[in-house]
Amino acid sequence: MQRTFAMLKPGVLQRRIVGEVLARFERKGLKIVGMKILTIPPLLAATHYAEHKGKSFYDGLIQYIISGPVVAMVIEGDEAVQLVRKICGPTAVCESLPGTIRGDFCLHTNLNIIHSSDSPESAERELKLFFQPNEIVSWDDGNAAWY
Ligand code: FUP
Repeated sequence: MQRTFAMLKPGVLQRRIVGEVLARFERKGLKIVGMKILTIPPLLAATHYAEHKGKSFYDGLIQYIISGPVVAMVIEGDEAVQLVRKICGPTAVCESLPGTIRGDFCLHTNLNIIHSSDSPESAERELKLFFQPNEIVSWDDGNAAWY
């Protein structure tokens, strides 16, 4: 059992497609165990995307991510980190196939609508940045035998 961090970027709320995107994870059988709407403070945005500092797209990325509220969430399931990445699709929009979130909803890589942790180590780091332990709610999965 693994937990991963995912975040719907500001365009998702603006476009009223939060439900459509969340439905992809629920349909798969993954468990949402934490979720909140927040406007990311600039310092948190810089910490979250520190690995990209200095890259050509960094300033635009930070501007976008702090431009409006995001939906941050904790998703739980077997191999959740890799599964959620697969459901999101690759970073570059030309590589993300139809059927993935990025493949279905995005036209531009810099507006690729969703973030998800790329490794268990990143997940641990990012979950701590965005969630307090008491904001993550474990629940018994009555459907576990069917997925
Ligand atoms: P990902 O883990 O798939 O979100 O990808 P990265 O961490 O490499 O990139 C983080 C964000 O930077 C992407 F979601 C969008 C932006 N980005 C660009 O705008 N251009 C690029 O060439 C690469 C990333």
